Amino acid sequence: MGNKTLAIIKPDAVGNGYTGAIIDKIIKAGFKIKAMKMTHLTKSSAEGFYAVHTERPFFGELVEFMISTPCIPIALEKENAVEDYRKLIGATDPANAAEGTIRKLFAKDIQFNAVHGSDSDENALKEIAHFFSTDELLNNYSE
Ligand code: IDP
Ligand code: MG
Repeated sequence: MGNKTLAIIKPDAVGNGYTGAIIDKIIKAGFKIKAMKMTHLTKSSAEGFYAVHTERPFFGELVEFMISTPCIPIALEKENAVEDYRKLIGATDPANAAEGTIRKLFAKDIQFNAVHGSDSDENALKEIAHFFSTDELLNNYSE
């Protein structure tokens, strides 16, 4: 069981002013922030990140959405991170997301759904590396 996952606060949620509320829920759920940045994705970065979805009918509009305005990738750490974070965000379509989940609270529809979450430990590591170099990750901080 891995202990890392990649979250993204997507352009819709950043633009709607939900960044603070979403980060608060993530921290209160026990995740530690290892790295975070606000960035305006290039087309090639967004296409690379979502390469697994290239053949899906919504790929073009997904990429356009992700490059529309800035987003906030966040590397997270917690025991069982991938599964616990996906539980915290809820189903892809907010109409199917459980009460109290981030997507239920902050997402509009299946496309503009507020946040990303890695779907496996293997992809979590790849996705973290897509946005952050090793020396950008918080390690063993002590007072
Ligand atoms: P996930 O984000 O819950 O893992 P995926 O199936 O991996 O969902 O899809 C990636 C992203 O593509 C979704 O978060 C959403 O923004 C978008 N997306 C998924 N399905 C649709 C759709 O049917 N229409 C438009 N956009 C979609
Ligand atoms: Mg996915």
